[in-house]
Amino acid sequence: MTKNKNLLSWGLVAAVLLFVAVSAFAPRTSTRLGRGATAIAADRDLTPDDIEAALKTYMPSGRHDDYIMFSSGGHAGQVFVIGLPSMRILKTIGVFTPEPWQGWGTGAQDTMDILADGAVDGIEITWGDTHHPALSETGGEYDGQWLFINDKANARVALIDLKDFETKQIVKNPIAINDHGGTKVTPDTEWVIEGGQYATPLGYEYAPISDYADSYRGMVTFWKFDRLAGRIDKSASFAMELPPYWQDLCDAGKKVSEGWVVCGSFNSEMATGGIEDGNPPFEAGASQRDMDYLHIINLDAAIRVARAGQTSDINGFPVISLERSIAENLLYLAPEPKSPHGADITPGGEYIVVSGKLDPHVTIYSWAKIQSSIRAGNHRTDSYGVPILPFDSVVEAQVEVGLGPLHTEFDNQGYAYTSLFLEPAVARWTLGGPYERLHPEKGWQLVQQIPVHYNVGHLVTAEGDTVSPDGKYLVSLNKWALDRFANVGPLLPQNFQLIDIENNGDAMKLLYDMPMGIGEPHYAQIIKADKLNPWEVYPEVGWNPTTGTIDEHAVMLGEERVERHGNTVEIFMTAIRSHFTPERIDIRKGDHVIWHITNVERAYDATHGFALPGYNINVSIEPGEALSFEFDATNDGVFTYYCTEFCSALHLEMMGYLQVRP
Ligand code: CUK
Ligand code: CUA
Repeated sequence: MTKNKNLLSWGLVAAVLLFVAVSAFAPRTSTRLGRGATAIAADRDLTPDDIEAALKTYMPSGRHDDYIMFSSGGHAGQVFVIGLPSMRILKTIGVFTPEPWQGWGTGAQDTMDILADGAVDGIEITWGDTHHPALSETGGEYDGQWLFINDKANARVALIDLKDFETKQIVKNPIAINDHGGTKVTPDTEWVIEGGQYATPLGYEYAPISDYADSYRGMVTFWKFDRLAGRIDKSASFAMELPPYWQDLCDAGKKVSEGWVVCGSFNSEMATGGIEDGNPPFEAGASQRDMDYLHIINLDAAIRVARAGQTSDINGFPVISLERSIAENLLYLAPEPKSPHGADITPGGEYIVVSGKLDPHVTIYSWAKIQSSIRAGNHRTDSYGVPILPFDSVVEAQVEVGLGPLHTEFDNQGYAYTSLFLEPAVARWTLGGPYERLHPEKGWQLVQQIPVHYNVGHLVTAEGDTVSPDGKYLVSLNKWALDRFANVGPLLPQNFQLIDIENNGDAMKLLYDMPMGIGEPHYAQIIKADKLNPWEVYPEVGWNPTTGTIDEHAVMLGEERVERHGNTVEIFMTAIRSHFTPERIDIRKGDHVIWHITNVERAYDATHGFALPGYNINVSIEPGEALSFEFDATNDGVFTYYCTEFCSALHLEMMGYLQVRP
């Protein structure tokens, strides 16, 4: 009863709001619309909060989102591009996994080559477990130019160009088989950080696990990004050997802490499992001690050591040894409580927030205190000789935020937001120190929790890990949607929940549930949409998206032809609405085929696809693009190639015959 009354009165409020809004434009129809809205709200059993949420997220047809979120795809191995606040998926970017719509890894030679660069010791890898996207930054702000992302499974880093939203490079970590603590970028994107995870012998060599303490090692890799070349420069990159604790998430220092990097860790117990042999299982063995270690790394000094050549060579890659790091004061440890996770640096770089998965607190380390503790010297060390800064000398505060804290981001009003896996909820709490002037509360304290559905891993706020977060929106990246959506079988979609964090002092409000049925995204980053400035079409006809120049095999109108050199047939083809030229190709079984296609169109929406059934070829040719693929004509027969994008009224006629004579 009460609910219905409430509902009706709020429905009226909504109707009035709509009336006011609409009457400004169309006074004749407003009354009818208003009544309709009330009826719809009553009919669909919508609460006032529902109506408010709908009004805040509804995107009228044709209107664009204010923010763009780049979400990891988890074991989909891809990146998903999502508009906020509408939560509409705008694009899948093929990264570590073939993606047929974009023609990523399904024939086009350049895409095959990029994927092949991600092979591990000669074994081709056709998937990835993308975890942490990192937008490129200038002066600590997202600049909208590049996106990096790691593959946790195989320790690889990919680079995506935000001019065309395509992957340009995959680098395999030369010393680690898996990673986790990346990617993060330094404030001017000079370095891309890839932290390790499970310790192994570096270079993925063999050593028995009984030699764990001596032969197994952690690592952090610093990839040099060459912005001018638009590529990671492997030859200028290096890694640091770390103790065989399992390094976890890293973050790059900014402002006052710029030039330094922090990485959390767990399993400082150096548990090696072996429940079969009567040892504690990993989850117990790696959780025995109360404290693990935050790694504090002087990146600027490490760069000098690496450039001076004071490195060892592992798989042809320069690595600063643990001994060298200790001798050169590159590495310090600080205790961090209870199975730590997350290491997130505040916008001004003054504090590091670390969560403890088994501790209801977040621990806040002061950068100034870390520096004075380092200066004070005279530290005890771990068993490898790495100095340990005393806990009390570096901790600024601890805030009890709730159960199972994981990851923290920030807003523009001096609040921090921490995901609580076990509650599950998102906690909003106040930053002290210089942030106190931004909010009405004093000191370091929990302000509010909002339940989420269900277990949250990462959360992300708009530009929330930059030097100037926007606030406004928070997305809670929840695992296992349970009852939130229709049952689609035992494998559950994840649930992205959009939360309004706009108003200082106001309660956080849940706005929208978005099912993610395409993998288990871990982290995402949200950028203001107007910072992105992608191309509408490639700059010139014949453009090779990988080299960023005119392709040497670009085909111009009138230059289409088929050339034969011995057993090699080379096809030069153009695509334009609504035909491929040539339309008929005769070859012989056993020929090696090299096929070049250029889309000679200049119109924004004139993409053509090209599929060659039976030979596993499927490419997408955007306006202006030139690409090539090769195959051996091992089967004779008649093969019908056709355009896979519905490009015109006569799209079905955009086809041709490949005749392979026996
Ligand atoms: S980790 Cu997934 S919830 Cu890979 Cu960033 Cu913490
Ligand atoms: Cu070109 Cu359909």
